[in-house]
Amino acid sequence: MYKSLLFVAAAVALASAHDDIEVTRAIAILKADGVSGNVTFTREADGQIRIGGRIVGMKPGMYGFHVHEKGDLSNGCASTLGHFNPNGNDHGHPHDENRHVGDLGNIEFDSTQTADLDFVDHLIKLNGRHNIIGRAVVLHSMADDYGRTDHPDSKKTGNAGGRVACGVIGIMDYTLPKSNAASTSSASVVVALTFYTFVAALMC
Ligand SMILES: [Cu+2]
Ligand SMILES: [Zn+2]
Repeated sequence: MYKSLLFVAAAVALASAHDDIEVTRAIAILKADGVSGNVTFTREADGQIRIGGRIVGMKPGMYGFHVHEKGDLSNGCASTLGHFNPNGNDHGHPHDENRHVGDLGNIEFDSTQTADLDFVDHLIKLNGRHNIIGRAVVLHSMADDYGRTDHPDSKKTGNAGGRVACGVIGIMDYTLPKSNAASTSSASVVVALTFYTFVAALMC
């Protein structure tokens, strides 16, 4: 009896430990010599992430745009390391099955040196294994070749050249766990069970 009560108490405590916040929107600020902008990542109803915002300062053309592994800017964009790749894949196009999670392809700057971003990605996430929070978004000096050329770097980086600007992806909006009330009552159950166990032990 004593042992089974303890087991129940432990199981209840364990179940309530799974509660976590859900990030619904993130933002990165890019600032470099002559290049600046904001990038937002918003969770859509279907779970995909919509990338929005505006970056200015690049000559008209396509430029590689990725989520890199770390949010460490201690050595500029270099210390963000490589493309965020938790599944050990090759570099690819955003629509490829075999791609890095961080492979967001290219963004296009127009004749006013402006890139207005508005597209969705199905692989990056704001929670869980593919979570990009705390990592960095990096804008490159050349177009990403999507891993489709013979260049030795094609399957690693898309041969997108140097790193022009980068920013750490931070939390903007989030929701508290739905089970907030439930975990409070779980805690009371644990206290009640512990008390009952104590009383039961005294009576034996
Ligand atoms: Cu990159
Ligand atoms: Zn990549």
